[in-house]
Parts: sequence; C-alpha cells; structure tokens
Amino acid sequence: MRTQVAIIGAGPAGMLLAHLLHRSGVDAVVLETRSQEYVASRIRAGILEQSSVDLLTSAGLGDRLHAEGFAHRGIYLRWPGERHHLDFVDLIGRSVWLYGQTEVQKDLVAAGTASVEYDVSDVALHEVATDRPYVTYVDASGTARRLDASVIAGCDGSFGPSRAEVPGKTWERTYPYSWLGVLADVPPSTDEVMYAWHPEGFALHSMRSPTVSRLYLQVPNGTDVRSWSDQRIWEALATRLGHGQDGWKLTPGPITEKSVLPMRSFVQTPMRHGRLLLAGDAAHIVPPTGAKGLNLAIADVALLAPALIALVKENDPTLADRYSGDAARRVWRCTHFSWWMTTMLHLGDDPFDAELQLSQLRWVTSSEAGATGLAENYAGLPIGF
Ligand code: FAS
Ligand code: PHB
Repeated sequence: MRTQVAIIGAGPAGMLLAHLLHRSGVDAVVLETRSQEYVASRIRAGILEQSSVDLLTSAGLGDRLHAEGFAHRGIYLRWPGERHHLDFVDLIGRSVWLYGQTEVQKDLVAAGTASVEYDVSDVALHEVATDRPYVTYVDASGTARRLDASVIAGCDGSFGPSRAEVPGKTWERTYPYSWLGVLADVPPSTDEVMYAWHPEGFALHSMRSPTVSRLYLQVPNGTDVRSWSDQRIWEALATRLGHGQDGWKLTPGPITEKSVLPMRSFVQTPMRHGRLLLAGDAAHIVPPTGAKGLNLAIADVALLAPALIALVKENDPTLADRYSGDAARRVWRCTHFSWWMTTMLHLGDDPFDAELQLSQLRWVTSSEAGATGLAENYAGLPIGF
C-alpha cells in the first residue's frame, strides 16, 4: 500500500493530524495497535487550553465541545486553613475549558476523516532517513503488510517504536510519587478544578460533567490500587481537600474507575529524523499537575500539520525543517511548568521543602505577579510560543 503520510498511533495526536491533513487533501493512514473501543475508553486528560479549543473549533471539531464543555475562569489552590481562587480571566484575559480527552477522541473518530487500521501488531519503521520511508506491520487479520509513504508521523506515545528511530537525546526525570485517579458518579463538590497541598499528600478535585467527578490523590510509587478501598480513598480526599473547612464539604459517591498513574517527565530531542517526525507523547511526557499533556500534543500537531502539507504537496521543506526547534520551545516551557506545579504541590520527606512549597503557595495567591505567572502558563502560551 502507499499513502502520503503514515501515522503511527490513533490517540489525539495521530487522529488530529490525520484530520487536519484530510482537510487539506493530503492522504494519510493511521496504524493503531489497540482496538478502537480500547482507545476510546482510556480516561486521561480533562483540561483544554483556549488555543486548543480554538484549533479544534477552526478544524470543525468544536460543536460538542462548545455544547458540553465547561469554560472555567480559573482554579482553586488550597492548603490547611486556606482556599484561594485564581481568576485567570481577570489576570490575563483567557482561561481553560473542562472537556475530557475521551470526548476529544470521540469527536475525532466521529469526524470520519481518519483512515485507521486498528489491532495491528509488529509495527516497524524503515528507511526513515531517506525520501522513501516505509512501515511494515501485521494487520488485524494476521497478514503481513507494507505501507510506503512520503513521511512517517510518530504519534505512538512514549512506549511506541517511533521514538527509538530518532537518534538524539532523551531527557528523563521520574518523581518519587504517583497519582491514584478515580472517576465517581457524584456531582463535583467544586465549580472549578481544586489543587490541594496537605501534610498527608497532594489531592486534586476535577470533574467530567455536572454528575461525574474526577479526583486524584498522591500515593507512593508502586502503589497497588487494590490496597485503596473506596472508603479509604474518600477519607483521604476529604482530609486533603479540606472537607469541613470554611464551610466547604466534599460529597462522596460511587467510584466507577480507579487507577494508578506514575509521574514522570521526559523530552526527546530532536523531534525529527529525516522523514520521521514525532508529535505528542512520542516526543515528551509531563506530569499531569500542569494539565499540559493533551494540550502539548495538540500544539505539536498545530505545527506539524502545515509542515507536512507543505512538504508533500509543494515539496517545500521549510516548515518541516523548523518543526523540531519550534515545537521544542513550547515543550520545554510546559515541561518546566509541569515540574514546577508538581514540586510545589506534592509532599516529599524533607520539611525544608514543605516550607518552600507553602511559601510558593502564599506568594502565587497573594502577589498579582506570581498569580499572573501561574495563569499564563496554565492557560497556555500562544501556539508557536
Ligand atoms: P497517546 O498515548 O494518547 O496515543 C498513542 C497511541 O499510539 C495509543 O493509542 C497507543 O495504543 C498507540 N501505539 C503505541 N504503540 C504502538 C505501536 N507499536 N503501533 C501502533 N500504535 C501504537 N494528561 C493530562 O493533561 N491530564 C491527565 O489527567 C492525564 N492523565 C493521563 C493518564 C494516563 C494513564 C496517561 C498514560 C496519560 C495521561 N495524560 C494526562 C497524558 C495524556 O493526555 C497524553 O498527553 C495524550 O494522550 C497524548 O496523546 P498522544 O500523543 O496521541 O499519545
Ligand atoms: C483532569 O480533569 O483529569 C485533570 C485536571 C487537571 C490536571 C490533571 C488532570 O492538572
């Protein structure tokens, strides 16, 4: 088979890229190792930056987002005895939306613009440093296949095969804690996302709809989710989120999903080798404290799509040659911000660090300069920053 762009991975990066290429008349085939149902069912990000919302809207993917998503003005920061709202709209004139990644994925699939082969295996990339790259794989029926392309887009996450085909440097940092995430059939107890510092550990209260809450709590690495009963989860969340303080109450409810997510940062530079270009988690992973993972994937694709369109339609490599450098600036900005939010809010063993964390929290909730710095990073810098 032959196509113009072979895309490895049908997550948000791969599907959005296929959608944007299709709208410009560029052929693409997406190869996905999992089933469509599995990819659609993964519970992941919840926050979209305004620039992500603008891009999805301009690409014809905004109808349900605007009907069912929630425009948030800001976030709450909480620690024992204190609760502060940072209003990003007042501070910087823009904010974020609450719209689950699963919904973005549904909208991308519903657009019907991506030609996806699900349930493939043994995906291997070949000749990526030439202008005749190709992918070999075994399709869902067990038949060995070859897909020739002008370009390969590696959108296969941090454990896919693409990253290993790009010689360069991988920067990695793991954190001494993980998140236990839960989905609960209970109306959120907060109107906007609440981040809580507590001596027992970090907690986060987010949501997915007026009747579904999404919450996380800091747990040690290697935690077995089965060691956390629903009751233990709700008790820890109530303590850490400040149930009963200043009249605020956390309402528990039936937990429908729970999982442990490790926290790590990694960056792959460069994000290109010959005719292989990486986007999304294939090139970078951030701890979710800054709500950047999905938004970074979208920002990569916002740069990658026009670069590939120019390359395959006009044989103009200018944007493709700039892609890695342009994308990496935002990657490092978001990597720093995610590291900063994570180290400010998660408890370690050192009481000196705890005092530094509380000092940072007091500063960003009392200084307009501090709050503005957090706001412009959380709400996202303009695409192409
Ligand atoms: P994805 O990982 O979404 O997609 C990559 C795709 O490639 C997958 O479908 C995979 O099956 C496929 N693939 C892998 N190997 C392959 C192969 N050999 N052949 C073919 N296909 C292959 N971000 C937040 O902002 N907030 C959160 O709360 C949050 N929670 C997360 C929870 C978890 C468990 C994980 C893993 C990530 C979370 N993230 C979160 C980050 C997440 O949102 C990612 O940033 C986002 O999914 C990135 O999208 P993609 O780059 O498309 O990668
Ligand atoms: C979520 O809603 O899943 C969410 C929100 C904010 C974060 C991380 C996850 O920082």
